[in-house]
Amino acid sequence: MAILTILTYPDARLHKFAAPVTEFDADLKKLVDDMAQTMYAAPGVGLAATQVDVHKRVIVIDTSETHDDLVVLVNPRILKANGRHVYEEGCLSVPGIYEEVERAEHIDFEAEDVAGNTIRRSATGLLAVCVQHEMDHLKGKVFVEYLSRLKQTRIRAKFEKEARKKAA
Ligand code: GNR
Ligand code: NI
Repeated sequence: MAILTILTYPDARLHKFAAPVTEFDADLKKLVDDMAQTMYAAPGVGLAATQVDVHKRVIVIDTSETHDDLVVLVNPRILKANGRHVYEEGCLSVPGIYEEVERAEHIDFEAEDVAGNTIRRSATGLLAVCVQHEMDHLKGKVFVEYLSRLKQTRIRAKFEKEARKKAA
């Protein structure tokens, strides 16, 4: 297993569109294992392959307090979305920024697991937020894009300044 490097906003690679997984092979298993280890080490409650510069439709999530309930979603799709709910979100690719985002409150979703078996689940609360947040990453969308232009400009400036400091 390996801890992978997480891309930081604003990095153009965070806006790439992920391709469906077609082979449920040893390479996929290794990617999922590495992503899970990276998520737990960060620590975070979810990670999309996009964030580790792999542009395939793969997500890992663990919203349990005991870190023993790993959910692997390959080629996820939302079947039904109901209600609206505001939650204060963070993102491992935008460290230190926490802002309220409104999303569906309840979702029914389907995906393949790492072996290619189809799983279907419902979610509310943090898991529902997380599935939607991670699925956004797979289409190249970062949660700050839901914020006002002013906030986005400020966040971008902060991270560009930090990147310049690191490079200097
Ligand atoms: O660790 C994470 N916490 C979190 C908190 C509220 C809403 C969404 C998230 S996802 C985030 C990990 C991450 O960036 N996943 O893409
Ligand atoms: Ni994120």
